[in-house]
Amino acid sequence: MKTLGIGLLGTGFMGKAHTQAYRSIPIYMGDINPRLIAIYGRSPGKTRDVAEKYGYLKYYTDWLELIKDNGVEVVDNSLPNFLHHDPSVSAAEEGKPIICEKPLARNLEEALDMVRAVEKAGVIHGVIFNKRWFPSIRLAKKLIEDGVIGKVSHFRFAYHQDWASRSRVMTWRFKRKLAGYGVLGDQGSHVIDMIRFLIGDFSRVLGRSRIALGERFGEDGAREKVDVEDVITILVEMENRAIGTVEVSRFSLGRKNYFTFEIYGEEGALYFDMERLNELWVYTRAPPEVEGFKRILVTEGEHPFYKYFWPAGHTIGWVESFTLQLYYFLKAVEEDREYSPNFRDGAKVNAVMDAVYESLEEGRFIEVKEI
Ligand code: SOE
Repeated sequence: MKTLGIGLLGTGFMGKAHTQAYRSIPIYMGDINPRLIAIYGRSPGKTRDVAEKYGYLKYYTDWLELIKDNGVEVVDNSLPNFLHHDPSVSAAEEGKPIICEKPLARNLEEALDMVRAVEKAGVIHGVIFNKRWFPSIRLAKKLIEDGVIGKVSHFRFAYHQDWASRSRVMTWRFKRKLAGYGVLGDQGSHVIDMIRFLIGDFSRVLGRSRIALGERFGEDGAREKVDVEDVITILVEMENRAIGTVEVSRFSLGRKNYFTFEIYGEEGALYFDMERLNELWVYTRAPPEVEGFKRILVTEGEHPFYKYFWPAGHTIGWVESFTLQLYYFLKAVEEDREYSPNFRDGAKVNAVMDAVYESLEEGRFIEVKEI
């Protein structure tokens, strides 16, 4: 089995999900063995503990030292948004393949700089958009590409969570300087990538946003100002003339990780809800007495990727999307071929988000920059 040395930047929520994925790759896929070489975190105590618990051989509190470690063959950047650019560029300069969490950058300019760095260095690069990797989403893509629902005419995408209404704590996610965007970057980037993946490129966008809670409490108990949105709605026009709406919020009480879409074509329709991620609802024309949406349980060996997992009906969960995407990234590294979604895809999402921000200021539709 081919082994590849992993250097993981980040000990948080995403560091945990990625580690779980790396550890399960040899069990599910069986032809690649990621070796957990080193992990980086800011705090020595926490990072040492996490390294021991997760099984990393070493830990660092300086990310550049991890990147330069000879045993690290692949760099995984699971740090907060304000630490996507510098470590990813350094990894490229060291000639190491780099996979970075979403959103790729805090704005388009920063994203393009990252694209230039990886392309100049000629390293394999990827951006984490894990939701692309659910078997149900791959089936949706196949059905659209095979023309099963005909030409897409319109759609509705929504991604609602409620954690920001349950806590008043200040974190980097509420600061534009650190996060780049509010909920648009955190959850909206997933939606924008998914629309690009399933339907195509964006032409124009018009957004409206709200900061639901203007002040939050910092670590020392002091009030701090929130300067990025908690809720955003966007009207979308696509290059292929489809139109749609997008709603994204972290302030929707009762909604935990509610990522959902409806896509309507000339011959049929699709419906997905991530809280039931093994299912895809499909409508195709039928005799009137049996017309209706059909629930497809996407767990057959014939369904995309399902062969790696369990017998039919023994469903998978959210973390398996990370297993799949990191596996395909490592395969791309092993075989020295391009990976998708890559930094260019990440930058295209930044282009859409920057256009949305411009439309918030200008109060009109803004064309998305081609890159
Ligand atoms: C928090 O809103 C969050 O963890 C996002 O940052 C992730 O990208 C998303 O997958 C789940 O929600």
